Amino acid sequence: MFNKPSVYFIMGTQNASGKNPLSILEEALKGGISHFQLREKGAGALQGQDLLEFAEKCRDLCAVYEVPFLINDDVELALAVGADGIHIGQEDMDCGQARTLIGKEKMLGVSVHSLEEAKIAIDAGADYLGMGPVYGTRSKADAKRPAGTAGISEVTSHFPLTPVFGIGGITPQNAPAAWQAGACGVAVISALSEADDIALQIAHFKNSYKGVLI
Ligand code: TZP
Ligand code: MG
Repeated sequence: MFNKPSVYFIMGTQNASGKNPLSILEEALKGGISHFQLREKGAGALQGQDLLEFAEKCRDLCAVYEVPFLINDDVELALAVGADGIHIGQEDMDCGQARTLIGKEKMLGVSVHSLEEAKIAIDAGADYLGMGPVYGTRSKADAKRPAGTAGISEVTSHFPLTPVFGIGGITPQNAPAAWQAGACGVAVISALSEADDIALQIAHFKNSYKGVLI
């Protein structure tokens, strides 16, 4: 489920920049992403029935490629569409409560920014952690300041069994620092959603792991 090097793709319709988001998702699935998270946010975000139907299409596409399908924040939607998991941030629902609502089988991912937050998330049953923003990002309006990879090193050395994904401004060029810090994967929006050749970009991400001394 969390093989290194994982390339975890995150997208909402707001990240499609005029293209068909489902075509972007399918290219990414064909290219070998490890996970997909639907993160529908901001002005013009799909809501209600439209969001439900879009989520169902994403779910069905991920199922064809046997890639886990997660939903950002929205436990109700995740349960309604039978998603494989949810991802929550520190400003969202308490992670213990999220675990209780989704049950033991679904995957729970939690965004953390410190060792303390990581410990709380792991104790509450997180299956993996997202840590960032590692670098500057244009994809999250309320992103914190770039934190580099020190936090990833700290968390992975204290909790070597918990998969940690670096997130925020990650590209194939700067990904080696995340691998070096012990990340099991990179979680990416724009470097994939805006790539001309998404499969090639995924290959570049995977190649960026080669030669990194862990
Ligand atoms: N959380 C921290 S940074 C970020 C999220 C959702 C956005 C990542 O997007 P990008 O385009 O890969 O920087
Ligand atoms: Mg959130």
